[in-house]
Amino acid sequence: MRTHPSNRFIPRLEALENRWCPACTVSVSGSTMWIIGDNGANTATVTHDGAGNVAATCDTATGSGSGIKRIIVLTRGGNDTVNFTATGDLTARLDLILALGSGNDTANIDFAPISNRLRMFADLGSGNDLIDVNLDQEIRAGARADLGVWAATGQTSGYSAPTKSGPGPN
Ligand SMILES: [Ca+2]
Repeated sequence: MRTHPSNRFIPRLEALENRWCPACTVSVSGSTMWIIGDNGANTATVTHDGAGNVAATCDTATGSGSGIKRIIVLTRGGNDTVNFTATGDLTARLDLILALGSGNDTANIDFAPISNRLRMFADLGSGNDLIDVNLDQEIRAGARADLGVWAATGQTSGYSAPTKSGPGPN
């Protein structure tokens, strides 16, 4: 019986850093969409139809889902840009959670009318960041929007959230 000692499996440690290829990813798990960037400059674009149908791109990654109630955007380091647009009346509950990490980040958040419960939390991280939240359409009777924005070191500017509420003329 021959033996081939040179063919024995010899476990070796391989540094993860050498194999990890950074990239932005978009994934959906149940009613949650995750958009996770890397330490480079990422551009994430999220379109929500108001009813929970969501499509997203982040750099070259794409993903979509329906029945989405929570969107979590983690862009890590780098000068990142996040664009969120609700194209229709927000009739589905939504938690929108942004963590923009270090770097000089920009978030543009645009809502159509809101008819359900919106909660948005944005941790801008360090760096000179800009967040612009547009709530200039109607927040309908019975609906509610809660916004929380905070940051680490650096300057934060342009936080604008003009609102009007109450039943509309119709
Ligand atoms: Ca990034």
